[in-house]
Amino acid sequence: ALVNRLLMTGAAGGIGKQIREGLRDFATHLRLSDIADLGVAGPGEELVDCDITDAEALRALVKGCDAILHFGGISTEDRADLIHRINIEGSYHLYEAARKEGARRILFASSNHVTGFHPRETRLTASSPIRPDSNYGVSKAYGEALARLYWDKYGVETLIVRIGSCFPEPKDRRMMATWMSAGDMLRLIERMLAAPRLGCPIVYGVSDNDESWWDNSEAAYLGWRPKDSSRQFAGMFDHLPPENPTDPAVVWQGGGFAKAGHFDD
Ligand code: NAI
Ligand code: 15L
Repeated sequence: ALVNRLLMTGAAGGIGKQIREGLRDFATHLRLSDIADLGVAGPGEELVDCDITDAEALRALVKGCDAILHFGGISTEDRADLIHRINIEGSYHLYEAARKEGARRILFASSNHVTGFHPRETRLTASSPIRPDSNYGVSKAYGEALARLYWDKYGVETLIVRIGSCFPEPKDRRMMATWMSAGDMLRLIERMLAAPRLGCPIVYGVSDNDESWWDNSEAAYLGWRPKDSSRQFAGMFDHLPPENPTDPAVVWQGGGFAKAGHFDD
């Protein structure tokens, strides 16, 4: 195993379901946490019901963990007050818990929606300016800034992953460019846990798709290379009418998130 005790928050979610089994190879003890039902504990698994808005509970959750995969929170656009309380404050409590309990390495599940207001023709790197496309994207930008602060000030390392679309298969044409397989996610986590020095890199979490908007060369030192590709789904959306090139959901990388209006009215 690469680490003794590995914690995943948001483990009952869509990504958690896809990678749970694969994570067992990386850790002696796997602590899986969520507010939603996690099912039955498998070998080496420990299931903990924990709300990330509860700072004390989170500190107890983090205790004894060597590394944390922070996936818990709201995963789509929503009302600003909810996004603030759960994603922003929740991530703050998580980083504080990690600092106080001595967990030195974190994966922060960020999102391509941190840069969703760049047009699709723009090729982005880790150094491109942020252009969040939603309340949700802003909360992920906060999480990235927090990760950087905790590295610069406290030496807590984070792999910031701006995940594209990590689902069993693409759900629309846009996801042909943004799709990330669970296998590529697991290989990235393996690199994160194995790296002698991680630092605080930003990586776009995307498979080796033919259409591609993102360049991960700044994090080449990690040695992560995606092996899967949405190519295997070629033709999947051919039956649909052609995309309208002036539709905001087609112009901007963030797709529907960039197009959606306010959620507070
Ligand atoms: P999901 O919505 O399926 O899972 C998120 C999990 O967080 C849920 O099981 C939910 O119960 C839990 N959660 C929500 N509020 C919580 C709270 N207050 N305390 C504890 N747990 C709470 O999302 P998915 O797709 O699994 O994504 C996981 C993470 O990755 C999220 O942070 C999401 O923003 C991020 N991400 C996912 C992408 C994807 O393609 N699936 C793309 C970009 C980012
Ligand atoms: C995200 O950040 C969301 O969590 C996920 O549900 C997808 O919509 C994904 O981005 C995407 O951009 O496709």
